[in-house]
Amino acid sequence: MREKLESLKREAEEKIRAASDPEGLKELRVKYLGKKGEITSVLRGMKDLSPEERPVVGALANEVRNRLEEWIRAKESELEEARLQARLKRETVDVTLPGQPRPLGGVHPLNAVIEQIEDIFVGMGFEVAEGPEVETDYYNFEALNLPKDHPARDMQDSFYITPELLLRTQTSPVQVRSMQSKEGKVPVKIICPGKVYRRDDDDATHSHQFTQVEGLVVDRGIAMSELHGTLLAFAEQMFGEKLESRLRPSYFPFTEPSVEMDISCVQCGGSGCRMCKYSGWIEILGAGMVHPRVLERGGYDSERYTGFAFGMGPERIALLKYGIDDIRQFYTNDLRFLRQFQSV
Ligand code: 2U9
Repeated sequence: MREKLESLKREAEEKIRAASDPEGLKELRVKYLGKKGEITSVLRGMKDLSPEERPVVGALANEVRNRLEEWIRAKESELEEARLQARLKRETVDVTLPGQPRPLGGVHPLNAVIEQIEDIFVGMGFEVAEGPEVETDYYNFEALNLPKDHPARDMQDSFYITPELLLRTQTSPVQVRSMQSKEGKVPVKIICPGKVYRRDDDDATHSHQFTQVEGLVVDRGIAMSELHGTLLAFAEQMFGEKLESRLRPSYFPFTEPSVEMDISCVQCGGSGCRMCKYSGWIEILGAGMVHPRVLERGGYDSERYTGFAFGMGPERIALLKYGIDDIRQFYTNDLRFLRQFQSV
């Protein structure tokens, strides 16, 4: 039995030394030290030994078992360490390698213009108001002095969702909602930027979806001079200090009187060129004194309060400012076009 134990010890030592992975080592542990392992089966034969031999063989068996246990543990930590080192080597990140540059986006020219318009008006004490793009017939038309049979409704062929719901054709309904929520308090001094929709065939100067910035001021004693002064201050900040301006009479159902504002041509300064169709003037926005009926719909007594309103198309402002000749450039996402505005 002693020899058997000695040979088991030698054999196990060899195999433990040769083990190359923790799984193989586990198998060896079961094979030699497990409940049904080789040492246990040797110990089971102890009952046939003489009483003198029994303690000696018992001590040897214990020693062999302890030894094997020791070697297996040592080998275990050796293999674990090797596995860890291999993993560390595999997962090493070289922080000195150059990074992969990511292309940098820019603000879309149309958004840049809208933000600039907002900044200018916020600088004059206006607040920015927003509202739903799906509107009721009431807020989009009725409250703005465009009753169902009004011929001006033909001017704006609309996208109807139901007979009472449509995609807003202008951002004016936001102003009606703002007036109503102020419950008659003054001043109202807001601008409303946003997307609007009209049934139109797309071409270089028309789009079925475009943007607007409209504005509204309501207070006591607001006159046409406030309108002109405010809009001239806007034009000078947008297009430069050295410009002439003029107001021409116009018509909008929601304002009376109504005007359109021209500035001296941004391209030729007024001497006449292709951009201004040789007139020297460029139209930049529409405006007017808020119609008394619209003030009343907004909850304001038109005998005590007056107001002015205006509307402009950021696409048009951007076309003029950057000399772009086709409005579709804003919506087709041609990177060759957009990259020219990365610093704007
Ligand atoms: C309320 C009362 C009055 C908004 C106004 C215009 C004149 C105007 C067009 C310019 C080019 C729209 O983008 S465009 O197609 N708009 O000329 N808009 S006055 O008047 C209002 C708005 C709200 C309660």
